[in-house]
Amino acid sequence: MPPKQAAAKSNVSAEELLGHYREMLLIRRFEEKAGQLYGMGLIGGFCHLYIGQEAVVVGLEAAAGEGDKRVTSYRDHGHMLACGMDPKGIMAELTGREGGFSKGKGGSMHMFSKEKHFYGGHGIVGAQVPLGAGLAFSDKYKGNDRVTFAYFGDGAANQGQVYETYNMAQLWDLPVIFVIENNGYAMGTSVVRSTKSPSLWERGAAYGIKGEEVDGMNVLAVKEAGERAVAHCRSGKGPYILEVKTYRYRGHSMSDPAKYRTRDEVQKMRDERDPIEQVRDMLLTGKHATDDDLKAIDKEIKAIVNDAAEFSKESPEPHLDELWTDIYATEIPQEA
Ligand SMILES: Cc1ncc(C[n+]2csc(CCOP(=O)(O)OP(=O)(O)O)c2C)c(N)n1
Ligand SMILES: [Mg+2]
Repeated sequence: MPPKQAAAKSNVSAEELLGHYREMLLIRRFEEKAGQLYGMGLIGGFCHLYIGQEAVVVGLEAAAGEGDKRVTSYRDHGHMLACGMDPKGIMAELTGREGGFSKGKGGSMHMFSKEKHFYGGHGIVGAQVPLGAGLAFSDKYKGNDRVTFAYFGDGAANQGQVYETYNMAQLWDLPVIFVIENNGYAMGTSVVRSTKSPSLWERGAAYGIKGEEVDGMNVLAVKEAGERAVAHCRSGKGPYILEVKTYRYRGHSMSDPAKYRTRDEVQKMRDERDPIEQVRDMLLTGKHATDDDLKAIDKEIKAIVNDAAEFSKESPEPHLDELWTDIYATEIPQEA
């Protein structure tokens, strides 16, 4: 939907819109900075940016409650920022430093926060899906009403383990929301080249799982669908599928020949559907904020990101002794 139409339909508060704006902008600016640091050789290994997909995770985090869990793939910086993990610790992990969330030993794809109930960060396509069902199983076993968000891509949606998980999750009524972030591509393969299914969420019907398709460029639509999914899971009705239609502006990872789509396709998406611009437009046309208010937020976000970048350069590299720590779990945590 063009931004103007979305603005006309919206009756949300200024506070809520400003919150979404701020959080999406933090992800965008953080990722841009990560891209720069990568270019400068300060980040090594794999690095997958989330630029363009910000509304997905910000909308769903707005629907989540205290103690809910999340697990995702390697395209994970946005998820970490949206659930409140410290940008400094994320950036320092990207640069492989001691102050990183995995003490500099995990990198972009392998960060965790028990405090924020963030369970990674996984490099094996689709592997986080059964892990998500396992997290939901633990909550059901404990008898609380927490839900788990298990995020995966359109490419991962063709993995066999996803369907084994659907079956068990529905069989055991597990409180897990399967979030398919359909950004149209799995590396260089467009979704129309990898499947003839017109929609990915409808595959859940084979297992009796309810779900829906969501406009992933519109943070309000994502939040609303997230609330339906959360209510379904929390009331004990079992899993739910959200196929969130989104788009990534950057390459799959930092090395991407970009030959599988045209520049025009990317530009058109940026011009017409950008999630941050949509909210910006709602804020301005609804007179919830002035240009100056938004400039002040931009400045504040830039400072947070610059501080994170500074920290990620100043934090020391891990000591060599750290090679031999955190390899095996030596005790089983009682509370997850
Ligand atoms: C089991 C496995 N197979 C292949 C790969 C290589 N690989 C990494 S990302 C990726 C594409 C996944 O695309 P999608 O699920 O759509 O997620 P997106 O990158 O678009 O977020 C592939 C094939 C891998 N990491 N793991
Ligand atoms: Mg994809």
